[in-house]
Amino acid sequence: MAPRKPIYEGKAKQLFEGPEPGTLIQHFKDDATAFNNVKKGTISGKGVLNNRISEYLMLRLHDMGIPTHFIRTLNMREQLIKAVQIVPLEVIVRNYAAGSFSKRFGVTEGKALGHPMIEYCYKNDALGDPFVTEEHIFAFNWCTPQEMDEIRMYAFRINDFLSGLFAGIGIRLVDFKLEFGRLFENEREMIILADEISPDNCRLWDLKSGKKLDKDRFRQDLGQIEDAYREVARRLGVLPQDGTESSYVIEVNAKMPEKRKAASKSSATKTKSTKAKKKK
Ligand code: ADP
Ligand code: AIR
Ligand code: ASP
Repeated sequence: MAPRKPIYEGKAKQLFEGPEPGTLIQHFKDDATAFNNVKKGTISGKGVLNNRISEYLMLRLHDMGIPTHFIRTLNMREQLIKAVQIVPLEVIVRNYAAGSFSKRFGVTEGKALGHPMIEYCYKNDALGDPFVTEEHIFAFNWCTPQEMDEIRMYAFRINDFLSGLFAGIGIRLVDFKLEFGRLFENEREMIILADEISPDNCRLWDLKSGKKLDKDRFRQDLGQIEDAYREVARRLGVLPQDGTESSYVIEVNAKMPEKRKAASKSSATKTKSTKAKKKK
């Protein structure tokens, strides 16, 4: 088999050229970084779990009408996605104070915010992903006001849906980060959800005990990091039965309901021309 063409290597994932035009393979690594690459490590098995968790959440979001880049799972660590032109923004939704928000405003972690709040950071590691407002976003042409409206609308809908989904499994969705991209299809351009949704980019606290079940365990050296990711996958009902690749693929295919199989097939065939993000 010919070697795959690498497109981009990030901190937690790698992108390879996909088998069909306009597609990419997203490979989930065990590498973990925090504070914009200042802290580095590995979380054993994280890539497998995030692949699984993100697949599940993207499919659920697709079912409720959010367009996403997910096409299908390929194996334990890889999924086929639609290549998009990433909007260079980290879209952060917060329900409770935590992390950089608590630090900036001196608010105790866990304090409920009056209503869900959106913040934007410019996706640029060299600059430390600075916070930006819509003024900056439009001035630098990172996206248009119309795209911004769509991104905000999707972000709030995703928050409503995921808050309920996680509450149903005893988890508080404290905050999370999303990325969106432009898909060029049928001479139209549309905004779709890209990247991943996993404990790497969500804060997830056990509802009863308040235990952190996300990357903050790595950021803050809290230990039991792998256990936390596994617990999220277990509660979502997507924990791989054993660690072998073949059992994983069989299980994923067997578990995917017919409706979703059809949906991922049709979204795969719909993709025509796309522009992939180039390495920075
Ligand atoms: P980082 O680039 O911040 O180190 P990752 O290690 O997660 O992040 O790398 C994944 C990269 O792939 C990110 O830069 C993300 O913006 C990009 N990406 C995610 N989904 C898509 C997609 N559908 N098309 C093109 N690029 C994508
Ligand atoms: N996040 C932001 N940049 C990268 C990531 N993963 C996520 C965090 C957290 C939310 O965005 O995982 O869920 C807010 O992060 P912070 O550090 O701004 O409080
Ligand atoms: N994702 C960023 C990093 O890798 C920020 C973070 O998660 O703390 O450093």
